[in-house]
Amino acid sequence: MNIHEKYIKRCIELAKNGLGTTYPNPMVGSVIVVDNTIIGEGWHKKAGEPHAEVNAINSVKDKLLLKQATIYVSLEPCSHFGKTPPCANLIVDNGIKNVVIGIVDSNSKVSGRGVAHLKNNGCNVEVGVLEKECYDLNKRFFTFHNKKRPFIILKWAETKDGFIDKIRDENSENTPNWISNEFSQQYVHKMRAEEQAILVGTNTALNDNPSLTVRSWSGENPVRIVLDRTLKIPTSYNLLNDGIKTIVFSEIKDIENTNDTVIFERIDFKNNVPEQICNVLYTHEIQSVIIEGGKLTLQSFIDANLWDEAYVFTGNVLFNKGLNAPVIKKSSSEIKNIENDLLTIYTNS
Ligand code: AOF
Ligand code: ZN
Repeated sequence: MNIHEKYIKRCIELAKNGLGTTYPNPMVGSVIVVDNTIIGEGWHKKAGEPHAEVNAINSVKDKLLLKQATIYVSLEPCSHFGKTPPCANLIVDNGIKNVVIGIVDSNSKVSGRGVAHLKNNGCNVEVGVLEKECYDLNKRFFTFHNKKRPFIILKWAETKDGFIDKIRDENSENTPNWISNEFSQQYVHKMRAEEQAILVGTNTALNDNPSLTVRSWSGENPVRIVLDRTLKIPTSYNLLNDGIKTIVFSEIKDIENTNDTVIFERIDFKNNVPEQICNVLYTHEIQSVIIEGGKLTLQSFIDANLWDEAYVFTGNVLFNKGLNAPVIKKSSSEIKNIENDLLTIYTNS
């Protein structure tokens, strides 16, 4: 690891102090170095509050040292007047001559203009140090700005023999058939607390009457999203009745809605449903979503190649027959044990 990488790594560590509080902004860290010694550090804490570079510069006791300093930032310094003034100007105004940047900002308000401002004002600028690590740190933010859609995580549980559910008929009980163990379920609640939204199809909503909340983990509940083409889900069901925000996708026009925690969005269910959903979620500024089932909904996102990661829990049970689990294109994967369940995490490449 060279010197630049060492300090950008420190920026990434600092940035992570903002985990969970910076939305819709990214997590960003910054360090200021003179003669291989750190003289200032900062990170972005919360949208509307100062950016990482501002906090780093403010933390330097002897401001005269800034003229010989190198500033490291995990993300390109901004060039726009947003909720706060531009960091690129602040760097120039403080006489900092050397700037090392992890990755260019994808936000169309910045995207290279910060680097251009620094260079036009005589700074030496190096871009792309630990670029992949800096991307991964804010993968939701980058996916949202680059692809104009949320970061999409598929999640399901399947039996050892590859089934996602039992076959249900009219006589089936309307209860979930548990496949994964209680530790996996807790893990899912943690995932829900870390993402902004969670989506299920009509059958899952009708069969399981789920809450999709984070009961076994602390943190905020995600926005729930449900597909309900012809509005079959009873208004007494949890998703429509518990006072937590839900977005309902249907094809019904002019819905009379008196519930202010439920938002109706109309799409055409005949084709490109995942694409239309992504477009609507982008307008709601939702940067990440977990798709929790059922099979048809998961498969539609897989077929449209609209997914970034898939979390597949394999429970230690056999159904012998049932509904086959979705089929995913083999991609890079990581495996974890959760007691006697197996969690395989696929990354779409
Ligand atoms: C930086 N340093 O620490 C962060 C940056 O509304 P504002 O003024 O807070 O600007 C938000 C945008 O600024 C955000 O979308 C992203 O492009 C950039 N975030 N930039 O120079 C930081 N958090
Ligand atoms: Zn900034």
